[in-house]
Amino acid sequence: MSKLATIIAATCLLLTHPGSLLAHGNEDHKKPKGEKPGSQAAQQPWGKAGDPKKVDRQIEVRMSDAMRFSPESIQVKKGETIRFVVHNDGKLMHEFVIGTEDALDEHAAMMMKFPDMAHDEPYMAHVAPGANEEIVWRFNRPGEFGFACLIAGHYQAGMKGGLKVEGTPEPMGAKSDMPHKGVGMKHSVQGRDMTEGVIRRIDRERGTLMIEHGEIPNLKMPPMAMMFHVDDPKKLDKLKPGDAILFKALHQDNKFMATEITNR
Ligand SMILES: [Cu+2]
Repeated sequence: MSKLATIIAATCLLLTHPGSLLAHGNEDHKKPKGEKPGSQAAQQPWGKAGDPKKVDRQIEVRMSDAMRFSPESIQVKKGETIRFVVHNDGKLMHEFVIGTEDALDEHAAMMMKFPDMAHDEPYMAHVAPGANEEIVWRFNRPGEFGFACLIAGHYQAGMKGGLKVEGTPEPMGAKSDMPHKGVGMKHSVQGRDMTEGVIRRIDRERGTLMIEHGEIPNLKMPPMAMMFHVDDPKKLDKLKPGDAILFKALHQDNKFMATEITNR
């Protein structure tokens, strides 16, 4: 615990995570090919995951320990698919997360409350010091959005920028934005502190699961995709990516735990 306190004092968390794409993680985070159930392609108010083969334009983004992005604001046109090449010029971990101001605020608040959260979304790049990462995002909705580093303390220090998508909105009838909602993800089961989720990935060695989860009432957490530990890796034997599950989410010893996992 004192170790964690030290890390928090340094404002940037360098945590251990499974070797897969993880925001707020520090290890090897190359995107695994293939295994992508759930709503990786979900429409967000700020766009959706883009096809890397249909990129219109590349934008280089640089991040520094001065808690600033360069450029500080980005303009794109509705319909553009952008490859963001995100460079970390600092000595701390940084990340580039796209969203609405509300979504970024909400997520940043969660990161302050639970600095050990590990996320996985196609609109975020988590970049180790000296490294660079790429994301491909399609901006199919016009509007004023933003980007930010949500690592605890960084957002609060002003590590954010503006992102404007120029264009006219879709005609009425095409409005089906479902921010922060996974595929088929409804509210958690009332009264039992149980949460619905869909498994995206499993790391059987580490005993961790990447779960796209519904609202977690007992942790007051909105729906999102994040990593959970299990107390016994044997409990992962019967589970596989794509499984729809019901589980109890707990936050213990600075870790998120998934217990009482059943298929639904
Ligand atoms: Cu940062």
